[in-house]
Amino acid sequence: GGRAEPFATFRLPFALGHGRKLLPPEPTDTLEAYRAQGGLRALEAARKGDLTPEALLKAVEEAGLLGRGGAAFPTHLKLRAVARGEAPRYLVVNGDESEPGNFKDRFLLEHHPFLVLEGALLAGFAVGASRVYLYIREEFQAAIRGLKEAIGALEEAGLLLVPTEVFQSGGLYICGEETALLESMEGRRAEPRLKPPFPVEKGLWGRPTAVQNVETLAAIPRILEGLEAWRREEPKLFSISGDVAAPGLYELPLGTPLGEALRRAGGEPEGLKAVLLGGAAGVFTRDFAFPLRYRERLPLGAGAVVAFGEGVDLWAVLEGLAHFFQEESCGKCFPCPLGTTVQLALVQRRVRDARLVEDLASTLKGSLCGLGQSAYWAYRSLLEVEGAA
Ligand code: L3W
Ligand code: SF4
Repeated sequence: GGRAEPFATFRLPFALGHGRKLLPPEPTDTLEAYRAQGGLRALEAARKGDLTPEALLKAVEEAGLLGRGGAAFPTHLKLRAVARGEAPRYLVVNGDESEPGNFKDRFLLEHHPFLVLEGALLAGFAVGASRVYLYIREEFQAAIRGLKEAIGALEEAGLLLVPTEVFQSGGLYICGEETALLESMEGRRAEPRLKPPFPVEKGLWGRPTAVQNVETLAAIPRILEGLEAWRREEPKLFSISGDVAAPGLYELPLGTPLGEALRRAGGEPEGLKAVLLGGAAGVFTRDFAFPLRYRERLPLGAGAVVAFGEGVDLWAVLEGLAHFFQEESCGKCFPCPLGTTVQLALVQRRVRDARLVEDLASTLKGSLCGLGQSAYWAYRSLLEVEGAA
């Protein structure tokens, strides 16, 4: 009590939590429940011709929606690029959430399948997709079952504007990299392709394809219902875990200071050694005033916030991350398997030489995909956190 309530103005439809911890008791996992919360209006408008692809794209542009998978690429640019391409075009939902510390997409898929599907169908409609694919991490079996049921219910209701199917992921971290994902859908090893060409030009089967994160697509019905509310206070899901009293998923306005996000989850920033922001492809920080928004000094990634209290050995945490990268490196390019192997050896020896880490960084920067390119961020940031302490 006593603290100002900065989230009171959240008035979006399908409010996911108003800054409180999200719990599943009010899921929208039946068509009726979703409709009762205001869902399906945009999809029905699209079916009737009251919502055009252009109006939809314009709303997404005016919302300033940035991709929620970590790279924050403007969604309208991606969708428009695909819409301009030659048919057949595809829309792929990237539901291969595997970034350590993140559990937002799983939550949406399991508890709000109609919200995700409405967003995917609207995006598919906007780009003129001939098919929508949901690429779902194989461990998310409950989500896969729920999505299949939801697709059936939408079809029965005459609302499946685009034929939609579920595709089970290949089961590796790298499968979430969009081009590795496409390779695996085409039946090959999940190895990233060289970009450009970007998938918007040559994606699935060489056709124009929009690959979008689950949370990005789930934003679309909400934007169409309440563009003004969205622009006033843009919601983002944060997976908050570790040494906080109430770990869980929180929807907070972008720009919320890191310390405030931690307090929301029952954490005491002052008592923490550091926070890992973004996940394995993220950074350690003690900057609790840092505003959680895109294109700032620190990467948000997909929105993981992992708190480490005084008792935690951060080097042991880093060693776990270094192991993770070394194991998940797919081996297609040269700098990444080399760099992640060297990194693991350095971290195991607790090497605190910033110049060596810069050498490592310059090698890894030459990697083919985001896995290698971001593999050293945590290491470098830990030295910074220690240096500042
Ligand atoms: C058309 C252009 N499209 C870029 C598209 C591109 C892709 C998106 C972002 O992710 C992040 C990393 C970590 N014309 C385009 C264009 N695009 N230029 O925009 O592309 P890009 O290449 O910047 O990034 P990326 O490789 O897609 C890298 C994060 O991903 N990460 C892991 C995330 C894990 C999860 C999860 O488990 N849910 O998200 C690891 O690196 O933050 O910044 O669609 O085609 N000129
Ligand atoms: Fe594979 Fe790593 Fe190269 Fe990405 S950076 S293509 S994961 S070896």
